[in-house]
This record gives sequence, C-alpha cells and structure tokens, in this order.
Amino acid sequence: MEKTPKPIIEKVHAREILDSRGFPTVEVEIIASGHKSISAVPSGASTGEFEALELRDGDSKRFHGKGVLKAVDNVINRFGPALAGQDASNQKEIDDLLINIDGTSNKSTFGANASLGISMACSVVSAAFYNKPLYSYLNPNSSILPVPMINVLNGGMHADQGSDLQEIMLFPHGAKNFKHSIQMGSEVFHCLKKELKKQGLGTTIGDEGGFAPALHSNDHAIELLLNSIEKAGFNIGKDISLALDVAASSFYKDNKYHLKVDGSVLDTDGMISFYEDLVKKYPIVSIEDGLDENDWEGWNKMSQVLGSKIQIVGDDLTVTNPKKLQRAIEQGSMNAILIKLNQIGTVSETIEAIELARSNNMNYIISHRSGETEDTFISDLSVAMGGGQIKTGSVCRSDRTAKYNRLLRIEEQIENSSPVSYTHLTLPTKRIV
Ligand code: 2PG
Ligand code: MG
Repeated sequence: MEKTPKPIIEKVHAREILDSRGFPTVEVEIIASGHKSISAVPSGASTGEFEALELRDGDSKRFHGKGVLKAVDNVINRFGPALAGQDASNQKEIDDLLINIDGTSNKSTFGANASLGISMACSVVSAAFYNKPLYSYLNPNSSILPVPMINVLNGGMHADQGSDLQEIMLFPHGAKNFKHSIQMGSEVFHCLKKELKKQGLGTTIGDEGGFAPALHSNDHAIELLLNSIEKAGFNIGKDISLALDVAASSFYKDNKYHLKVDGSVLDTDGMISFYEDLVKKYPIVSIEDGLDENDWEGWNKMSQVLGSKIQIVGDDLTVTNPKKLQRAIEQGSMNAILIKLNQIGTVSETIEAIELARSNNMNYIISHRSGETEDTFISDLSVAMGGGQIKTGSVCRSDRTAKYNRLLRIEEQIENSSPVSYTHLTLPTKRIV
C-alpha cells in the first residue's frame, strides 16, 4: 500500500534579522518535502516576569548585547538534527520534542525565540504542503474575522512621553465587517493627528505606531481620542468604544502604583477606584493588565467590582501559560486572556491556553508584541481560533499594517469561498467570572 505523502522536514535553518525597533530577532526557515516556510519571532518590551525566556547573546560587542546568534545556533545545531525526517504537520509531537530537548519549564536552555521560530515554521510549511492558507490549515471551519483593538495612543514603556496607560485603543465593534473596521480606525487616526496638531501637541509615534504626545493627564488622552471619534463622524459607544492596556506592572513599585502623568501614587484599592471612575465616565469596554502581575488579590477584587461590566484582560498576569491561566480561572481573577505566542514558546501550548480559556467561557485576544516583524502568523491564528478579537497596534507602520492587510485578504478569501458563513464581529461579552 502506498503511503500518504507528508511534509517531511529536510532542512532547518535560522538567521538573525531585525525587528521593528531595530533589534535582532530570530527568523527560521524550514524545508519539508520540497516546500519552504519562513517565520520570524516577535519581541516584547513590557514583558511579564514569568514569560518563557527570550535568549539574547549578552555579548556587548554586538547589538549592545541583544544579538540572538546563540538562539540561531540552537535552532540549527541543537533542534535541527532531531527534527530532520519528522513530519512537520505533527505539531504536537514537534512541539513536545522541542520542549523535551530544552528540558526546562520556561525554555531557558535554548530559548523560546528558538523554539517558537521552529514551531511556527512547521505550521506554515505544512499549510504550504497541503496547499492551504494558514488559517484554514489550522482550522478548516475558519469563518470569523476579529474585531481589531487599534492602538492609536502609545504611552508607558512604548514611548518616551505620553500617558501612563501604555495603550489606548479604538475598539470598532460597530463595524459592518473587518474591512470597515480598518477604514474606521484609519479615519479616526487621521482626525486624531489633526486634533493633536491643532492643540500644538506632537505627532511622532511610539513603538506600535500610535501617537505619543506629551499630555497633562491620562483623562486628557482619552478625551482627545473621544473628540477624534466624533470628528470622524462615528457614534461613541455604538460604533467605536475604547480598550486600554495599562501594563500596570511597569509602574508598580514598593506596593504602590505610580501614575506619573497624573502625579498620583495609588494602592490597589485606589487603582480599582480609578478604573471604576474611568468606566463610569468613558465608553471603556476592556482593561488589560490593570494591576501588577503579582497582585493576585487585587485582580480578584477588580474582577468582582468590574468583571460584570467590562472585559478584564490578563497579559503579564497569565503570560499565555495554561498553568497560570488555570490559577486565574480558579480564583476568578479575570474574564479574558491576551494570547502571545512568544510568551510560551510553541504553537501547541498557545492553542492549549486558548482551548482552556474557551472551555471556561473566557474571551481570548490574539496579540502582537511591541517589537514585531513583517510576519503575519497571528492574523491567520486569530481567524483560525475564532475568538473574535486581535490586538496588533496602530493603522500605520508596516510591522502593524502587515497584520491588518493580511486579514483584509483573508476576509476577501472567506467571503469568496463561503458567502453564507460571512464574517461576524463579536462584542466583548460582559461576563461575570
Ligand atoms: C502588551 C504588548 C503588546 P509588549 O503589553 O500587551 O502590545 O507589549 O510586547 O511590549 O509586552
Ligand atoms: Mg499588555
């Protein structure tokens, strides 16, 4: 009997390339049964303490210590020989192999940047082998395009100035479809630029392509944005609401939250009141990392107070780690999780976290990192996983627009192939944890 052809790995290669901040990152190339894939690994700035390890060379003579030649070498010489002859489409077996070779719980021997590059490249080469777009290879029933969280105001660790809130995002849940949501985002973005100029504020941008003006308060940032939504002709709260990523761990010191722009120092209860007030005043439907990644008690409290009204998203708290997520579920710490492939280091573990969230009735948002490349894996993943939300920066700069443009193409393909199962946008459901 003839064997069914499979994408058998012939060659694993890697190189050092640049990310959107001009730092090196790992790119992996895999050849399997004559098909080739290339996958590039992203990199965070406001990283969670418990993320899988991103291996950097530390040799200050190259790239100020940020080189990734060790990780590149690990792909080629540590993982490569074990992968030769394996079926790239056996994602779970491949990822287990990577985990076992590394032998640590946080991939600290050979680096999560090495394992993730391989893991993604195996998915991509398998999709090519089976002649399918990546999203439909990952899930043949893919039909839901995500609502984008569009980060038009950058602050915190992603900008030299701006608000304390790392990301103030447009959430265009009233759009007719994905194409329309991008149009809305772009129209508001340009109204915001005009408004900033009018107020004599800077229009330079931060790491994720959003503006980073010097502001006199965090409310000022939100009001600027609301004003621009109206100027662009949209209905606040109906067409577009707001989502925040506070990244509170980045300004948590000595058990206190230091809001520099507002000039206030708050304890956990003070922060929760700050959010209650914001949610009362403004159409905010989602708050990510509102508290420090070790302030578990605070998270539980915040969920009790606000979890029935808005999406409470764990990012640094849960770092796409099924074990951390399990704890958050048991404690009722949040009602949604941010999903980042490189926080955990393989595609299978990422999907495991998504499935755990889904089976516990929790929302999940596929996310980029602040340091990105032109790789669009997360666009396909967001469609395949069907969670209805993606966070991938502003509507300018190619590292961000690559993801949106890929989704525009996917939407067209899905529309053409199955007009009935047309895209639908999902609102963040207001769930009680
Ligand atoms: C975040 C991300 C992406 P970073 O905090 O959610 O926006 O930032 O990649 O710097 O962790
Ligand atoms: Mg975050």
